[in-house]
Amino acid sequence: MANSNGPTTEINYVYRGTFIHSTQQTPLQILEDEVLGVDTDGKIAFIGKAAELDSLSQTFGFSPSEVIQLAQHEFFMPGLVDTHIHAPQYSYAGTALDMPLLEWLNKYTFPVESRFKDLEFAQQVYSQVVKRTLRNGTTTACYFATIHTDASLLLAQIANDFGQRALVGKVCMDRNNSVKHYKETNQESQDETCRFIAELLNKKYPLVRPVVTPRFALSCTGALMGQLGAIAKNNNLHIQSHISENVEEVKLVKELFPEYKSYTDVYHKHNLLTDKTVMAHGCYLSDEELALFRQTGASLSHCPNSNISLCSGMLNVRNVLKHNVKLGLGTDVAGGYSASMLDAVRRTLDTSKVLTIQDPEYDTLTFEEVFRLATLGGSQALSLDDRTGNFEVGKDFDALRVNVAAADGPIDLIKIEEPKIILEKFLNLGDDRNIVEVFVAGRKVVPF
Ligand code: XAN
Repeated sequence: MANSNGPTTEINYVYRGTFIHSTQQTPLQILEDEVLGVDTDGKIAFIGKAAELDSLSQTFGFSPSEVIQLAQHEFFMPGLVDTHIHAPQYSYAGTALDMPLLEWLNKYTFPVESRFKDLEFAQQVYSQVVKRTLRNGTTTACYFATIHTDASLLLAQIANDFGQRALVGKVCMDRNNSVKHYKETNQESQDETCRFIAELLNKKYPLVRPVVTPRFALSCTGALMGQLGAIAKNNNLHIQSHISENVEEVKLVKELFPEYKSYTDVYHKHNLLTDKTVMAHGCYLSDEELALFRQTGASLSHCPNSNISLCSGMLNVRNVLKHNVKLGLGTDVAGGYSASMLDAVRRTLDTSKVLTIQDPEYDTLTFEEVFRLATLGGSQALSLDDRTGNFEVGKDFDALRVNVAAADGPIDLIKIEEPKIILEKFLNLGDDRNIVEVFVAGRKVVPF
């Protein structure tokens, strides 16, 4: 569409209908009969009342006849943000959930991850996980890959090719690995991390960035953690790791790092807690540790499926929010068996209800709050909320077009429902059959 009004952005397309998103002030803002315009850079150019269509069309230079109308049971919501997912583990998702974390890592995870030296295998699994997550509405994913630099670069390329916004981490681990062919020395870990970062930045993928990835304190020497903290700082990069997931892990970290005040302090003293850090789990963090998260601007990724599947623990989300720590949701495939963020939403609600069963005083999370965690919260946890997370003008259009009444879908509607009920039904009952289109930075990436 041409713009008759001079130098403002050119509008690529305009949708009319219901838009549901979260803001800092409210977990659920429902905008009914509104119009949203996306410019040729993929950014939201305007959002306003359909009653003002004529004036919007004049201001932004598009023809009202080209506006695309959503159907009765359709709405747009922001894309889902998976703040923690292990791409290689997708190869055994849905299996191997019969033992606790540390045994699970040694028996299943490390042997499988060691296979990603093979680029053909990596190509197959990484294409599957990127397609599956996109199909299920994950517009932004924060991935752990493996220790292999070339396969990690391949994951970044595949995310870029399919148009998914992604943070991709080459995993670093220089100690405590029982698997023969899945180890790196301190020097290799540093050198390969630098090579990974340099090569990935050099590709200039618009939506994919490297993330510095020490696996967790049990897999890394203090020396390596300090070096990775410095690498992240010098390149202004994101950092991801795991923290306080399982009781045995917390105990071993205490034994391995006796001179530190807490697990969080171990990361903090190695310069790994910044406002671009996301730590998965955090089930056993003390209030003092949460205060340190708040102070440094580091965030948490809540991974309830994994926490339950590996019998790790239950995160007290209410307490995290009370401490004003940034929080998003993660699938944590394959500790979590589902790659769908809708599952993460449901497991978050379930966990919150179990906490209420245990303590009736516990303030159960609402579906509106969990919707915010899965979208805006995730973008804040990844420090990407200047680009994505809701429908603010100027942000990229990362969005799901949802049809709750999709033919052959899983939801039966008895009557016309209001948008809030429709969203609730989608979050609790919906699946990829209800996700008609997925947009990332204005580009339609699903259907493929
Ligand atoms: N800690 C971990 N936790 C988890 O859920 N999955 C992993 O792969 C992992 N590595 C360290």
